[in-house]
Amino acid sequence: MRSSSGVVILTGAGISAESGISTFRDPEGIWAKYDPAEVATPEAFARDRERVLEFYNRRRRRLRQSDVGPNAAHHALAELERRSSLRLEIVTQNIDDLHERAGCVQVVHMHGELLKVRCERSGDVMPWTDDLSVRDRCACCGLPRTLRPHVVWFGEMPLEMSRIHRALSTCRVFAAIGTSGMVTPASGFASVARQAGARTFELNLEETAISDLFDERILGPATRTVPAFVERLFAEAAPT
Ligand code: BV8
Repeated sequence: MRSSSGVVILTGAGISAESGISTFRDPEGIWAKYDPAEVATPEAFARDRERVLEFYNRRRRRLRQSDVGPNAAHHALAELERRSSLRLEIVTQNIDDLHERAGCVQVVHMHGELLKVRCERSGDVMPWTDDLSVRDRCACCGLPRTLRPHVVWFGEMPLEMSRIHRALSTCRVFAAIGTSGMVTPASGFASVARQAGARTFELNLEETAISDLFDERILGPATRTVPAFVERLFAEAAPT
């Protein structure tokens, strides 16, 4: 039986909301302005490459604006990673780089990363901070129309699922921060952790579709609830 000493933190768009990054399902969210079937599926990309590229170019430009940066919640998780002796896995559904900009070193981007592109021909992944157009050529094949956002679309398999399941099946604390729990497989992670005997916490502004899966719900903005939750984890882990 593997030791269950780990902490798994799952983050969603809500942790980046106070940094000025739009969430998806809030009334003013991304899916209120765009139909995911038109901009976030492989079929949409095959149908209208430029429209999908523009959808991600707009979000990449927003992420790189000077008023967007990590907030107190991102910094608290970076502190948890730095200071704790706990085996910590931060899994994010977000494609922004705010966890990394707060100082997190090990982040599992299960839905990919906005600041990376992938060659559909070679599979090579490379950093990309500017707009991506159909005329751009990949460094590997030197061809146009081979590059796509390194992002997991609906109907595609999320990344690093075996690593995530290993962490969930041996953790003793699981916390979901700022996610509506509307998207699988992430919405099922709390159940997997609970079956492994973990205590489960939901940190959100409000109750969600998956709130019943959690032992404790901590309501409030992430910039207030996450620092307090991290302090609680430190206090609990401190030698008595
Ligand atoms: C898969 C990346 C299988 C791109 C995203 C029917 C038809 C087709 C598909 C399905 C279907 N039924 C189920 C599916 C599967 C589908 C799915 O779940 N669809 C749902 C919508 C019904 N899932 C998939 O397709 C996944 N893949 O299942 O593969 C497979 C198996 C074998 C082989 C191949 C494939 C892939 C899902 C990934 C899709 N990509 N994003 C991009 O970003 O553009 S998903 C999208 O939703 C987002 O990216 C985000 O990652 C995800 C979840 O959103 P949240 O992060 O939760 O954000 P949301 O706005 O919803 O909520 C924000 C929350 O924060 C709220 O609760 C709010 O209260 C809170 N909040 C706000 N402010 C604050 C706050 N909390 C605290 N403080 C604050 N200040």
